[in-house]
Amino acid sequence: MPKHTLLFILLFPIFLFAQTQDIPLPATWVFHKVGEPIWQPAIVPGTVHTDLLRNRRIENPFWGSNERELQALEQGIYEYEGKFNITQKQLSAQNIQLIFEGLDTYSLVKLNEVEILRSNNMFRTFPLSVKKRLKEGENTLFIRFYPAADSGKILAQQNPYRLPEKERIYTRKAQYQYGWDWAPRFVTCGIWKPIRLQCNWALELQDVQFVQDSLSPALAKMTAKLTIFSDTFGTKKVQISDLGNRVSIEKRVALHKGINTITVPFEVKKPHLWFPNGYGEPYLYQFNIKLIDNKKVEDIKSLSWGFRTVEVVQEKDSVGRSFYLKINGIPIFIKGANWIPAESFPTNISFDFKDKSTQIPNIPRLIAAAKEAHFNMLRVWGGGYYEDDRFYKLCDENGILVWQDFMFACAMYPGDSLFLQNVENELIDNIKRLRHHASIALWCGNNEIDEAWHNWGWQKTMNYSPNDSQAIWQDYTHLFQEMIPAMLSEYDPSRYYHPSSPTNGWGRQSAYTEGDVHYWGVWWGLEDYRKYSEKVGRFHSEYGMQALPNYTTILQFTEEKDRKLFSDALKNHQKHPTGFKNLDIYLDRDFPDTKDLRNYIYLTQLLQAEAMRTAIYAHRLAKPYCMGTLYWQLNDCWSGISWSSIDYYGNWKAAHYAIKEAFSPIVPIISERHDSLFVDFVSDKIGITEVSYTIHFQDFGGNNVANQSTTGIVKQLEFNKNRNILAMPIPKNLQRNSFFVQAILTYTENGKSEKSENFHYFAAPKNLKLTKNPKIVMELDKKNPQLLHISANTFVKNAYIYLENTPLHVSENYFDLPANTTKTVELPQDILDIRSLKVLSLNQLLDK
Ligand code: BMA
Repeated sequence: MPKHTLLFILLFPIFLFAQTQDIPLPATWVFHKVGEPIWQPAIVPGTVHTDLLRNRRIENPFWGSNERELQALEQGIYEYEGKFNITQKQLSAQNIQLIFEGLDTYSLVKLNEVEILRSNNMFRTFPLSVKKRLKEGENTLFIRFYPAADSGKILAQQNPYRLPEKERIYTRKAQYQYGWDWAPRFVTCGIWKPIRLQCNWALELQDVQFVQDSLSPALAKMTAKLTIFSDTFGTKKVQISDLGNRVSIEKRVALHKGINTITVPFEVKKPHLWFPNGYGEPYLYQFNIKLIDNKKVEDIKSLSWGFRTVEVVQEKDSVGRSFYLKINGIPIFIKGANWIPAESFPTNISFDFKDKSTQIPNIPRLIAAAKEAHFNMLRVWGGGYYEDDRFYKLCDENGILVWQDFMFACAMYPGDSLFLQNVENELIDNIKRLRHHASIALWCGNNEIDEAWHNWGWQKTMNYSPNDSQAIWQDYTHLFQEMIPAMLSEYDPSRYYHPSSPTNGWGRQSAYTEGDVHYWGVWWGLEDYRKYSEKVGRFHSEYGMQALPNYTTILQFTEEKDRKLFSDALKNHQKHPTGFKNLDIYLDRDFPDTKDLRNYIYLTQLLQAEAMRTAIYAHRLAKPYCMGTLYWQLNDCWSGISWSSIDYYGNWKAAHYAIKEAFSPIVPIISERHDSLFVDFVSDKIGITEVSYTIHFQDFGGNNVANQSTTGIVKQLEFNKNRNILAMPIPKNLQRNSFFVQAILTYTENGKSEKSENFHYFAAPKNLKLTKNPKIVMELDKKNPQLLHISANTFVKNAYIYLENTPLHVSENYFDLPANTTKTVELPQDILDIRSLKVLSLNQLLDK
């Protein structure tokens, strides 16, 4: 075939589809602070803080206590100017739109010196028809950002009563940016999402909505609702097809001049279903929807679609009311975490504050780590922002369900008509943007507002009169119990709506018998983390324990003198009002004392890991009474100290390794109740599995004790049906701090042997009778140098393999190693000299 013919074939579809052009605006941007004469280069999308940093106008905002010095920035007015070119061909389009995907927050926008927009909501998308304002050649966009906090303060004064939070609640802007108990205060501004230019000629497919009318193994019945712009009368063709060629339908549609709403029913035979992680393949269809005029494709839109049903089941039972999800008719035990914004300065790229260049975005590696740890859900918490499309796409592709909060958290919100109108627009934009995602399982009105109003004592502390109280509660019920449900019934009728998370506050008995619960008796209530085993509700949507991030993360914001407890830099990275005090109380109960920062980091991480394991095993053991466990929180927005299991730089804390183990599809759970010991197996694996097991009772020198060690096979371990394997009195003749129980189970999956293990101790870690200086031997595998073998002559508790000052990710870490056994872990490819590998264990930190 001649080369040019091939080229023509390759380019042909592009020519055909070139009728609508939708491109990111290729503009060159500069910015300045009003009052300062110099304009400097800016990167869009971005924020003022990141632009100031790139231009070396401010220091690294995450370094030391720099946050404090940078507070005045939020009072500045900043202006951005972008130049872009328009060709004659583009200008010939019928309709040209500038689409602002996200402006943070109060802005005035001018195009070629004419005002085209005033914005006041960071979460909104603004599509503006601008054909008349454009000219061939160079065009200028000008955007001025006003200080959001100031606007919030003015609005607060105008509100008829004082609300429990200050300026943040009046501004439709990510609430954590005003500071949170894990976030610094950076009330930034800027063009935080892309601006696109969209040119349309005679015909335009403006919007596509797919509605799944019914779904069975044999058939999916669908309706496509299309919004089409046409500049003439006439009959056109709509074609819906999928890339796998299983669906291809065409319909002739009569269009009138202007906006047309068209419905196209279609069917998919034997639809391949979408399943969450651990339950099957998250299968997605790639649909193309084409608008055809006379064999010419005038416009095309693509859509990924997963066929699945989601039910949130809440049925009365003898105790209260169930709360669980059924996906494709299967009751799913939900495992996962809460998701907060992955950046303090939200843009579509992450920013490396040290070398001031861009780095790999956080989101893909976080979703990968969630999947690896057997998550099937993330809860997008309501104090951040509606995530970027790529977040939901990754969730779709990886089978991670999303519990999606609307963006309201821990406060009462105003109820005036301007505020509500603004919120209504925001909801329409985001519901329409997100409703196609298979991953989104449910919508939730807000985070902890219902709980707060009924349990946090605001009526008293704010001194509300009964009339004020009533008015505030009415505003609440109007927004979350009337307005949002009404909007969802119009824009996304099929999804379950949960007005507020949690259903009941954790101090109330009903929190454990119905709905979802945020159990904060541990941490906020300072209860022992073992309480997790007693306080089990129907669905845990929050609970958590803090830990410091890894030492290599602390190196990213400290100089030598600050790398100690409790330096100013470190204190500024602890945002919870009594964070260090709480950690000390918890450490004191169970762990040895230390004054050394590295050891302190290690111990807080062990504490967090132990707390999360305790909660997760308790929740899983209580299945099907309890059907979900989402811990607080997966990730961080900066290098702070928080409840995250993965720090800002992507390092796994000890907890993430422990959670990965505890979330394994089949787990042996060892529990103690009233002087008795139990071993139960819990399976989330569909079908029936044959499981082999070993249970060891050993002392720390490697000797079998209590004559109870046993091996066996469970021929038929059923999905969603717990199986008790062992029930016995705790041996009385042994000192509680001198032995442990280890349960190991193995099974075969797709020809591969899978293993899951669990240890149980009968005393607090600090009281265990461990050998102080175990002789640990580490060797690289002779054949595969990526494998590291570790063994010791005595029991090693929580062996942590690390490099002195460089991040290291190994396949398993912080593990317990019985005497005279060998553990093999995988090292990252690029390793190195084995002598640089270090091990820290709890043994070394014990007093005696
Ligand atoms: C939860 C969250 C957050 C908070 C976290 C830790 O209840 O909803 O508001 O950051 O507790 O305190």
